[in-house]
Amino acid sequence: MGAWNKRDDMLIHTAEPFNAEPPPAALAGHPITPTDTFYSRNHGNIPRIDPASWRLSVDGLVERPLELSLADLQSRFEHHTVVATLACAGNRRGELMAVRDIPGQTPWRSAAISTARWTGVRLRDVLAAAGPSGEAHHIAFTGADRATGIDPAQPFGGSIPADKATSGDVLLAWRMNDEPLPVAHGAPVRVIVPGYVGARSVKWVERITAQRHPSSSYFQALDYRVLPAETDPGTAPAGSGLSLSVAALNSAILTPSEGSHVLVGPNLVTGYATAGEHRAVARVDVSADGGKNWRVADMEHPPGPWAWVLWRATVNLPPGRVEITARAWDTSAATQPEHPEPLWNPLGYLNTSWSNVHLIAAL
Ligand SMILES: Nc1nc2c(c(=O)[nH]1)N[C@H]1C(S)=C(S)[C@@H](COP(=O)(O)O)O[C@H]1N2
Ligand SMILES: [Mo]
Repeated sequence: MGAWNKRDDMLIHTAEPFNAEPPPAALAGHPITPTDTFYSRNHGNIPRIDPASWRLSVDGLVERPLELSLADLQSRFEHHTVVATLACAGNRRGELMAVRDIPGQTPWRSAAISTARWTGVRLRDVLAAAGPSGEAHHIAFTGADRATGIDPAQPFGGSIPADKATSGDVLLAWRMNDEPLPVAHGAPVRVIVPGYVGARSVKWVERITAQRHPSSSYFQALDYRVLPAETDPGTAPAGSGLSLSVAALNSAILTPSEGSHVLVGPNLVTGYATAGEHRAVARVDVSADGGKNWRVADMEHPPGPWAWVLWRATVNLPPGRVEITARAWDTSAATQPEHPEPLWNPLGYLNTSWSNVHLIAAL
């Protein structure tokens, strides 16, 4: 067992803050990711919070501000379970960094994405108890951790539109995969915002604020934004570029592993695909000749409406060096762009280009 109860073969990008992703092959074959394999993304220390003294305040534009203990949360509201995929908006950033460097950002490969069963209470029910005003267009979350390397120092935070917050899909969760939520994943309680970039699923949540405008947290106002390619993120004013909210259409190959030696002839290729909110993965295509010819993959039934689709296809490989490519389509008939180059952006978010692995096939 490695750091923070993760498997030994995690790729640890940084030990502090702890940023780690599993080998892609470890995600394959598990519609629900085992907790020891689930990626971990942190901007600061991982706080250890005593569940008995933890309190959640619900404040801002509400009629009745609340201060809830864990026991209050668990006894006053109905429990609910959602299977949801979390994906970091920086997933697959490494391929963007190969186009042009992105200093100071984590070079995620394709496994900063995982799926779990989350149990808690609906944010909608907690908000209803506080009575938000009609002016509360955004619901902001504040965590208990201190992000490192940003000025001024501040906790991690972010917000979602009130419509999403009251949709019934968003959870305040204390269980993950039918066990207590691990410290590294936000214990005692984290937010789960299915269908949104992982950054909005705030861990160690301590405060929920109903407000007129999106969160002024660094992580909402300056980070997690797609800036125009020529913008300098160091001097861009708050609110520059496009704020990330809903997750993107994306896919990646999980097996065979990059660089592996395989046998000539039929080979099984597996991977995942995700679609944005209000859309579903409609089809995944796999090519063994750089996209000239495609084969339609078989898709597994996802473990829930907010979960990824795992897929598989058998391709026939000639001898020599081969490149396997995958691309997904969604129910609006949109598909992924071919190359990362035109997607390059200064903070390196949302690389949704075709996924490739390179193999050597021999008899
Ligand atoms: N408090 C807090 N919440 C956080 C973060 C963080 O650093 N601090 N990271 C966010 C980001 S960017 C992602 S992608 C997800 C990762 O969740 P995980 O570590 O459980 O995989 O948590 C989000 N919630
Ligand atoms: Mo993230």
